[in-house]
Amino acid sequence: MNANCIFCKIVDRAIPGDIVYEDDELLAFNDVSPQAPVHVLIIPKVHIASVNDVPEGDAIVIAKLTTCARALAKARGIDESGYRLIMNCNAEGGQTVFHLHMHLLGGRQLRGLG
Ligand code: DGP
Repeated sequence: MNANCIFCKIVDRAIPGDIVYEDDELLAFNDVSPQAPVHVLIIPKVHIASVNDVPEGDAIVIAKLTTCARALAKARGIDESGYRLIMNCNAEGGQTVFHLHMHLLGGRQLRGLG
């Protein structure tokens, strides 16, 4: 838990989140500013600031985020139509919340990569 981290606060229920999935290690909730009909953020409960900060020995956390995103895409019925998974890292990557997260975007035709 990082006391200044908004996503840690959602994990701890200190602030509300529109939670769509939870297990012992992961939490998924709808993005507050959705960019597509489906826009879910999948995070590890443990605080990791960015992709750069994932310890090599813990890289499986990335696979767990992906597996969770894939299951959520199927549950939302966008697995066959298609979807996009994004992990922004640091300033030029567009990261604004420094708690590791994966965006699941879908439900419309997505274009460009900015
Ligand atoms: P990124 O730019 O990759 O760091 O994405 C951060 C996302 O987090 C952005 O799409 C907006 C979302 N976000 C920021 N604050 C909150 C919040 O308090 N609740 C929720 N549900 N999403 C948030």
